[in-house]
Amino acid sequence: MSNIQLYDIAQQFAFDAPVCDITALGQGFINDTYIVQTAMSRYILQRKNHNIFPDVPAMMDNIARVTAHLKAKVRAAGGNPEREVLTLIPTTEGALYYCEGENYWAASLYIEGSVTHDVASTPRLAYMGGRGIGRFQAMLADFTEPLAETIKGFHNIRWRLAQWDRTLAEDRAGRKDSVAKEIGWIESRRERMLAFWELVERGVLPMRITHNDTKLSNILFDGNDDVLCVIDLDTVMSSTSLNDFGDAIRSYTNTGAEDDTDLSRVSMNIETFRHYTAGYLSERSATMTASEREWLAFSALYITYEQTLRFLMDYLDGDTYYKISYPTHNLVRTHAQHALLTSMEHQYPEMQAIINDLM
Ligand code: GN1
Ligand code: MG
Repeated sequence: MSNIQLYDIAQQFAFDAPVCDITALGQGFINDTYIVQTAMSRYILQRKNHNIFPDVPAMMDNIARVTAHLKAKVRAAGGNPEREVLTLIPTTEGALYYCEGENYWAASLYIEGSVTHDVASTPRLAYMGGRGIGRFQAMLADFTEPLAETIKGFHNIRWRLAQWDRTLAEDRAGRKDSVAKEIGWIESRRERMLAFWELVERGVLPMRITHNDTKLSNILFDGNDDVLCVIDLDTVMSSTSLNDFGDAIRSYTNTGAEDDTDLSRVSMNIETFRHYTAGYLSERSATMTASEREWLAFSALYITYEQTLRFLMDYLDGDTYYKISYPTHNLVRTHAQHALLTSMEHQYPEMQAIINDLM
């Protein structure tokens, strides 16, 4: 994307002053993100990945409704809604997104003085991250309007396994025979994971509004490592709140990288688990049901299994979903997620003991 094109796009948004500068930001797997500088302020400009989000207008509508609800809560609590909640910037025509050819763009306020962290390197960061997601969920506990399902079956393992079965049958990249062992990792846990999802289907685990991508870098902190704001609301939908817990544990507690080639580095750090869980429960325990408590630890295994499946499925499909840097990148990610899953399975009794202690 040339700079001239980017300027043209930025000019469609109702910023406070003319655009002076645009720079690329971060390395999400899905969207392309830029910082737009005007004479007065900074903004975030994002190209939403239309391949992954088939209905960007519905997604933006979800985000607008959720942020309006959160802002009202923050205002009522005497906080600052412009720093504690994402603020969407409409286009000059008043729309939530700008559509140019195949591409959809959206903008939001840049929160000055905010920092992100990729790794939960201190107990405090893990605790505060847990508290941030717990608070996010607690503030949305009384949001009752239905939200659009912007990615079908996102954390629904029945749906994922149906996609998986199709992928195996098609074997589009001709890679199936080379990953028999890895396929076995998925198949051997299929029934156990489906049994968990059945609890959601039967209503034993309630549906709530959830973030669905709760990695640490989706939280903005201030300079004292206090949580300012939860960002990346693209996947805000209805699901079980346990998915948000599980996905955070998957990303916070990993002692290695998501694409580590050295599996001896990959494991679940049980102390990070303890701190995140303590922070999360400090905000959430009052609104949790008995079944949610019972299945909290398992949700980490569930989401890590799902992520293993998603990486391997993308490898089998010929790498059409996640951005890759080299041909076997998705396979390397599969191995690293599986190592993390195995580590969680070994430490599962300890995870449950920690939760029981904290309750
Ligand atoms: C994707 O692009 P990013 O980092 O926000 C993915 C998550 C995965 C994650 C794995 C919409 O998130 O579900 O857990 O990569 N988001 C989508 O790193 O598929
Ligand atoms: Mg995301």
